[in-house]
Amino acid sequence: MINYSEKIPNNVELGSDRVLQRALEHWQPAYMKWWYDMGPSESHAFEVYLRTAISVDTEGWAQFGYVRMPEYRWGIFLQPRDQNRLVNFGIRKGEPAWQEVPGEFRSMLRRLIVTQGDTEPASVEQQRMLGLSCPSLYDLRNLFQVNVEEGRHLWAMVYLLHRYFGRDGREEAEALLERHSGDADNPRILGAFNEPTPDWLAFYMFTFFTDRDGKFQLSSLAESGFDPLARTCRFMLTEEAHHMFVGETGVSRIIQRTCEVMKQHKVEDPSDVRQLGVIDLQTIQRYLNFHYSVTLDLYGADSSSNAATYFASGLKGRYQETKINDDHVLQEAVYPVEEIQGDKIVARMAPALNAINARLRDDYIKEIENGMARWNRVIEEAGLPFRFALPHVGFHRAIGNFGGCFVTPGGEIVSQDGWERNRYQWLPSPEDYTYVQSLMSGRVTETGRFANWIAPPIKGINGQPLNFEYVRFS
Ligand code: BYC
Repeated sequence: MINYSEKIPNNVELGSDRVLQRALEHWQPAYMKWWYDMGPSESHAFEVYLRTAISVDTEGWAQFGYVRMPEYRWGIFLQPRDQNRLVNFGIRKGEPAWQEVPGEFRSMLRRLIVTQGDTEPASVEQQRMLGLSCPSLYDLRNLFQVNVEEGRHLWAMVYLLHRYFGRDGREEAEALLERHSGDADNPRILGAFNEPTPDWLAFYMFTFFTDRDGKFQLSSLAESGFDPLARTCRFMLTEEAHHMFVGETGVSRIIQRTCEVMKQHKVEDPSDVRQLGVIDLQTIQRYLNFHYSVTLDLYGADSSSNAATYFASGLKGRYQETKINDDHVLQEAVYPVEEIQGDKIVARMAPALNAINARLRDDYIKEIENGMARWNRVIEEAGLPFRFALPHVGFHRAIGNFGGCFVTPGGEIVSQDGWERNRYQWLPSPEDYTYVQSLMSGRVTETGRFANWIAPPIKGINGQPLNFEYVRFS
């Protein structure tokens, strides 16, 4: 029997909701089994200095202390309700926000929630082996923080399924624990969540690029006319910021360390750089190309009738919908979308309603460009000539207008042969992965020590020093 307010911190009156309690009592043991089987490997006894949310106010959302991860208090939190909130876009714009699921949107909404929910445990599965090769206790703690919060985000979606979707919601909640990342028979729903995260460079790239897709998708769902979904996503966004911080600073610290070594030894050739035990900038660029392109696929087709219907129905808005200055209905509006015509890439004006995915992706790209500019500044400050560049949106795509086309990072259309010949100039090769993983053959567990291939961060977590014991291996 679960003690609800103690064990599952929540602001959804779980203690008095018998139907929800019964559903969760059934699901919670399956979730714990999943965590033990598929969560961070060999970590269950560790005491980790984690942030836990025990309420949504400023004091409660970030409580720090040592926790064994299986005992983490996975809570259920929604942003407090605004009684005056309206449906802010689509054909039902102006109605009071829906507190229950409108019958006609039930299956669409369930599908959106399931797709969102599916990514959360997927990422934990993808990252499960990384704890065995961490570059420091600080980084190990950050990995585990990300993992428990993805677990909590799964709880958030499962809450919605249990509370609002009856029996099919319960079945979907179970299925979220049954699909597994990369499973040949029962994979995760979206492509990027079936790719392995085999090393720490991939982890930082994933949290920079793919968690940021999480931010943009959650922001769109946070505009939803279905108020419980909007409020859930708003609270999830407060946690997402840390994940992107881990990614941006992780990559930045790797770049910084590489630049320091290049300068100190006056080397620039990648093979000379590798001799010194750090990751050459060219390999980092190839990882960047990979993670950026597979994440762009997560936005769906550039022109999507699904996305048009989600928007028109008031279920999924645009990024910062209410701050956009237009009619929020978009019946007449157009939006430029790139596509291949003959041997050229051209921009075509498409109905804005159908181009909702493309627009969200474009908003995402702006943020990515800023982050990448900060990485380039690290190289510039070291006085080195190399600069990272984002590949063309058509490069290495499986979904949308460029899906299955052969586009170079520079945006040139080439033959399949021509593309394949250059594949490993643009994307990490098996040798690149072998090299990067060779640097990460074991854990660095001494307090205050960092692996040779990464610079220490500027400061610790929650005001703690860098030599703090962020994880205790008791
Ligand atoms: N891989 O009409 P389209 C996060 C399918 S990440 C495989 O363009 P739509 C997180 C699609 O299902 C954020 N299949 O699709 C990050 C459809 O299938 P059917 C997750 C794909 O619906 C890090 C068909 O192709 N949240 O939170 O407009 C760590 C036609 O596509 C893919 C969400 O995604 C793909 N990449 O757009 C932890 C929000 N893309 O109907 C967490 C909820 C498309 O032909 N999801 N397909 O069988 C959505 O809003 C939409 O489902 C999508 C796709 C934007 C993903």
